Amino acid sequence: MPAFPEIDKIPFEGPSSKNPLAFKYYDENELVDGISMKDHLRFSVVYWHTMRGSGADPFGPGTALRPWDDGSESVENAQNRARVAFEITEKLRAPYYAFHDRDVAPEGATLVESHANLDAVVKVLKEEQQRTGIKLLWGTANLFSHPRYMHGAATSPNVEVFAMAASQVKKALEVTFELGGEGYVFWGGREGYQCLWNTDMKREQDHLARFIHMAVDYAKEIGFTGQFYFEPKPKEPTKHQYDFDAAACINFLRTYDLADHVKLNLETNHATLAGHTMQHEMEFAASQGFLGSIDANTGDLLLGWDTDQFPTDIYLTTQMMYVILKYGGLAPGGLNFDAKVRRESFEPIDLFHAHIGGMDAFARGLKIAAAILADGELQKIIDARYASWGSDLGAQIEAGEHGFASLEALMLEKGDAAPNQSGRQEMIENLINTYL
Ligand code: XLS
Ligand code: NI
Ligand code: NI
Repeated sequence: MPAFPEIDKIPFEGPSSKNPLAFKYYDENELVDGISMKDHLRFSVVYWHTMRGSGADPFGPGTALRPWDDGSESVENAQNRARVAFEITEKLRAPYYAFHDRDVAPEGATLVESHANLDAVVKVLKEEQQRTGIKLLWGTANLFSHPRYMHGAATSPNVEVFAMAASQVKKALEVTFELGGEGYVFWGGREGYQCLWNTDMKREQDHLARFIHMAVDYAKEIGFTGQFYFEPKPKEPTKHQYDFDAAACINFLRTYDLADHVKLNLETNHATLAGHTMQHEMEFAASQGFLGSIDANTGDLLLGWDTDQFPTDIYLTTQMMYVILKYGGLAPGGLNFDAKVRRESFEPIDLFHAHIGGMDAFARGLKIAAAILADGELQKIIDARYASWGSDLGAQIEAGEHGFASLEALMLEKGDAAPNQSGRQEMIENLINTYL
């Protein structure tokens, strides 16, 4: 029995359509620069919010109506839920999904039981992948909800908690591999600290690195060749997380010899929690060769926590798609909607409205960014701004043929630098608006 018998695959009806259950901009087959929107955007539906989000907040219980879910922690309920997840994802025309081990299957009383529960649900996930052609963008393990992880997982002061986390990730890697997953994410839910007085920071970071090395080694052992990702987030639930932002993560990966194996999974709301824009995080990561995948959501400027809202701001999606196109695309990463409907949007149909809006916003961002790049006006302005570096002097400095003494000799002779030119910020912002 389908959960949404009244809903068909969401059609593309174009911008003039008033049908809320139609795409206005996302036409999966439309070519942009010779590549279909589907292949550019690589949308993914997340299991944890879409299937497990209840709308609970620190002030009250869940509000979400999910008639297909009996609310139990039984394996059978988990299997039914998995079928509904694929129905939703297929009707949304999203080619990918992503999950944590504990979203899809209940944790058992022992590790043996937990592994068996996961296997029973993975069987259904596999059948549904084969039936629909939907693929797994990435898998991950939930190493933060169970009380044993109160002090962290790989950074726990309790060595057996580290060992439990390792066992959980071993299994999560196996099922990700079995399902043909294209990646595996580490988000350090509690890999940080609440209080520095009781924390051996150096030791915890060494342990986290050891843990990720074990994952890389085990992937090799079983033949999993998917991309590993590290997901930055500065705080929440801990006061400080070691994977604070792109810069901190890249430093960590380079310090611990993990840079060849792990890229970043950047999330918009985490960027803003860290005091950055998403464009900054993406540009920084991409310029350093670490742009991996995107958790597409947005925060609320007036709220200081991870609200994980669906992104609908065209300016934001334009900035994101601009960086993605500039650096040659996102594959094997994707645009993964790590986003949840509001507590007040409690009806099942709201899940469709939310994703349709996010997908349309990215389709527009893609077309606008492609137009900015094709037009070339912005690039001309940037090229002109750095034109002096095209001189002999610039080329020599960039080639390492100068030092302080030779530059001083040059400037002693010249007396002063050539005059500056305007940065033209306002003119450029006006130009960008002409493409929107
Ligand atoms: C939480 C994170 C989480 C990761 C996956 O804030 O965004 O959802 O993406 O563990
Ligand atoms: Ni995320
Ligand atoms: Ni988040």
